[in-house]
Amino acid sequence: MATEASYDAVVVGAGFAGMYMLHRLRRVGLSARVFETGDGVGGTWYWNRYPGARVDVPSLSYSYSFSDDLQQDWCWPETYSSQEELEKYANHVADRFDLRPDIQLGTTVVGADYDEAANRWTVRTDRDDLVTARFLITAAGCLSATNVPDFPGLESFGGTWYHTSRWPKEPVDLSGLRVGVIGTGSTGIQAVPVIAEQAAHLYVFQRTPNYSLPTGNRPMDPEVEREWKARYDEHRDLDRNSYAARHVPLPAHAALDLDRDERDRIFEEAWYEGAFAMMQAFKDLRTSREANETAAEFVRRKIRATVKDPEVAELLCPKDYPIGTKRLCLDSHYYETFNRDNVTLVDVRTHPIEEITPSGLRTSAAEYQLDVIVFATGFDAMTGPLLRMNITGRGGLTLGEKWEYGPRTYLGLSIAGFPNLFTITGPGSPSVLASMITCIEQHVDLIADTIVHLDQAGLETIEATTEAEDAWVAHVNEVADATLYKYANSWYLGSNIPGKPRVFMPYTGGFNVYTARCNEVVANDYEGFALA
Ligand code: N01
Repeated sequence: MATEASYDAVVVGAGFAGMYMLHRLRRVGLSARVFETGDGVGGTWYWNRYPGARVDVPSLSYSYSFSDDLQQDWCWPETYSSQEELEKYANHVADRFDLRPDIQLGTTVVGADYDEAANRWTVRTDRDDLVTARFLITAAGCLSATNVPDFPGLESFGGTWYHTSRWPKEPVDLSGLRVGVIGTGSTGIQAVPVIAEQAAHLYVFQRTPNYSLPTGNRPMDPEVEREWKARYDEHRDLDRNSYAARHVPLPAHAALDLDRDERDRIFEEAWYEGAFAMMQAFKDLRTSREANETAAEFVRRKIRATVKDPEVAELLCPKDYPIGTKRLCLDSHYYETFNRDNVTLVDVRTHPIEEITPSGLRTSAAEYQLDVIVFATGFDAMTGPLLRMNITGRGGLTLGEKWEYGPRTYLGLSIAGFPNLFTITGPGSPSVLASMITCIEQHVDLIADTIVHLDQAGLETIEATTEAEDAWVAHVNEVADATLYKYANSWYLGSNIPGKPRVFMPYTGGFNVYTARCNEVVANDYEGFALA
């Protein structure tokens, strides 16, 4: 039944951000309604149930820290959890903290308008709910607006197609079928080895090869778990004080200080350790193009040594951008998969996909007969989820108009002209460049504390000033420009979506630096915000 009601806050999304926001709002005595498109909680880990989906940050770190009982009680069976395990955890949190009564599932926010006279947000949903709230808090995730490229003929396809992020809940049996996977980002790279085991034949349509490292996932070592749990606070503090909200000690040595044999010995050890250890092997891999090239070449040599067909190996080798400047991928036997007889790599950079046909797909070079097409084609990242909400601020200005040339925020959290709107892990914050749950907790705590501050001071609204926003946008651009990220076309830059403004969206200055800046802003009486 449609709701007409008023709340202190409306929260959009019941993933890890929305759930913790609700919990914090309740703890400070505020009423809140959470709207969630999915039929379950968990956000990213509700939606991304494609074969092989797994997190790329160790679960002991990629988990809530706000409740010591929770982090002590929960046992992660593997070091890098699968989607199933993370969804189970999200559901446990929803039950444990009794969050469900305030979460409305299966409901998408389709509009949110700021009413200046009343100083309230009016929020509309696709189920005809019409609610008002003093605060609008978006917790819609950075990677939730799916991207299905506009290939001609998709509607004529006689088989079945899926986007990886909308994979069905019921098991999908691909055995005996001809399957095409379009896209070789983190998702495609995780899905391909699993699909290859089921399909009669798998065609992998690759536009840009990616660097991928072994995931390093293992069953949880009880000794490691005991040690973490005994010193959880210290581990959390180390994470919070690190560049990527995930503490990994950086060595003192630089790649270029060593000769090739010594460097390769260290890369080799890191390769077998798994995860992103290789990128932490030397202190200069993310800052020096020449040092970075030593790591890139090491990975290319691994690909050539693994993939038996030299032409296929060469096609899988990324050559035109530095390693780590597109999101680095982690895999379980991705490159080995191309040695299977039932797997074909198709180069759609040289011969682009021209159309989907009733019986498959046609590139500029050949036609492929397919029963199933899997779109592992990613997302309209960071801005997409916010723009799809149709938010209108002060004076009838829409967010789409405000962001015509790219996102503009203060701290990735607040937008001039949109009072009492908070964007958890919004563009301009570290978010996707850091361990997400740690970023979420920092934003949620800051928002909750800010609301308490407003109430204690008898204030009604908070809004970024245009000057502070301009300065922050300039700073975000300046720090991004000093990194190697600019050498790759990536979704960080919006370049995966035709027509999207090319602006580097996440903050590259480091989570620790960002947090210190937020603390300074608060200590200086919310410098850069107008409070009234
Ligand atoms: O999406 P992507 P994703 N024709 O945008 C290709 C997180 N994540 O879902 O590179 C042909 O990276 C596109 O080609 P190109 C993680 O942050 C984390 O894989 O644009 N191809 C690319 O190969 C990640 O970065 C985990 O040339 C087309 C692919 O589709 C983010 O989610 C796991 C095309 C899209 O790759 C997104 O990853 C999974 C076209 N028209 C995801 N359009 C873990 O935690 C797009 N492509 C491990």
